[in-house]
Amino acid sequence: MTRLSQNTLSALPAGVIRPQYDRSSVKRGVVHFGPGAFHRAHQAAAFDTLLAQDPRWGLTGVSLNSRGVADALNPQDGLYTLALLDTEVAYRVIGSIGGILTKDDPAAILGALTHAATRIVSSTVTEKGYCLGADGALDFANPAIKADLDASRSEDWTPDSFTGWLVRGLQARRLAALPGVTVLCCDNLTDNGRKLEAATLALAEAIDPDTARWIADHVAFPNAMVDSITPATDDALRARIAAATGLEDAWPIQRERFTQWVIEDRFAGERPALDVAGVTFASEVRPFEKAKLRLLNGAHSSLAYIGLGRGLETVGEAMADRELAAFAERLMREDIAPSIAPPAGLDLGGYISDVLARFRNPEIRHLLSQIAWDGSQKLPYRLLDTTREALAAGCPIERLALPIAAWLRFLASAERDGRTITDPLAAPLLERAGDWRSVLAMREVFGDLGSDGRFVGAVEAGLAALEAGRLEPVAA
Ligand code: CS2
Repeated sequence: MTRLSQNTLSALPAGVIRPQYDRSSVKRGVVHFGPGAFHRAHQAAAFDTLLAQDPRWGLTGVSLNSRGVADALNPQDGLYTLALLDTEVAYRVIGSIGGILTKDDPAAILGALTHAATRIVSSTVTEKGYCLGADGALDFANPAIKADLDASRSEDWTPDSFTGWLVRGLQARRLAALPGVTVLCCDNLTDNGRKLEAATLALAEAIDPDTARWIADHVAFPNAMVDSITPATDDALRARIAAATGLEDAWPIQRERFTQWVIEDRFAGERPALDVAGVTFASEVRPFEKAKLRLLNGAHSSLAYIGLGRGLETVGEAMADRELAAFAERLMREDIAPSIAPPAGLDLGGYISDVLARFRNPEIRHLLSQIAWDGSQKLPYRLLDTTREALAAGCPIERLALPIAAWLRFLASAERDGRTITDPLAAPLLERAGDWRSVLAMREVFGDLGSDGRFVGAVEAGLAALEAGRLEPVAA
């Protein structure tokens, strides 16, 4: 079968949406770290829409951890197909990515960061990619950060971490007297822009204080909230795309039709007119972030760990389990929603109903095991902050502790069966998994919550409930 590429674009059937602009005149204004499924489903599609009006906002992808995306996309001239899953499925070929760089070519990464056309450096490197500690600050004990500190003693250094690359690129821009950039974090972290700003400044301060000062003056780090459910690519999707487009695509992407991207209006220099792609610019993003992270992602992780414990495989199956779906809904409405001051104009009750309907999208097969990745990195933002605030407000936390208990059971069962888990803390977690109290004592995950007797008691009650096959812990 012929492969998707610039030369074969014209062979696409009429119904497949394709770039509405001349790709050869696109300038690359954005360098994006982490061009995985979430980025390609969402932000790259928004830039693809913008390019039809303004050719200055093409993307260069940088994949630091693997060659997979580069091997898939570069032979396709950066093109890939996006399936929009709804009652009607639509197919759209995205042309905004010009090419993917990997760490095999550090000079090219530096070249992209220091290109005069580059105005935005964006990222979806997942929670763990920022090397932050439990307090949200840069973790100087992280091996990648230590490696960057060592390497930076030589003038022509090659970073390891994403934050290292930011410092390296910004240092080179300063020395070349180039303008600053906007650094746009698109990961599911509360206050993501500010956290990345503090981490970048801390690393720059340790490496080159002049660059730290320059960053403070010339670089903006807006907060941003990104939302679109993006199940991982599988063979079924590849086959579906081949049938719909008549072309082979090595790495197509699928997502729900719904998308939301809210960006804090805080740019260094010109702001791309992403409003044409439905992006909202707001003076304050935190309330949106909080609503999304705590309600959608908090419920997602709850469905994942509890659902996997009940032998379920997908979010759809978890929502078809009436007891579990009812639990998730009560958790959202009664335990999480009270912790959120909704952004002006957002009706939280309606938002929750919409999220639950999205979880039920019959076109989507979203694996619980995918959501279960990286629990140690996700749960603090998704459930533990809410729990901490509920405790401080004197509210009940029994339901909030249940998914945490389910995560502990998930760890214990992986350890018992000799399975590994995807988590940067997999080794210490599995080592402690046989004794749940010692997992709660891991400050890098739980902070001070792990030693709060009310929390420990609620988790214990949750474990007992799950053991008995119940989802509502009985009050002691
Ligand atoms: C999910 C998210 O994998 C996960 O942990 O909760 O990727 C979720 O689908 C997105 O944040 C939705 O915007």
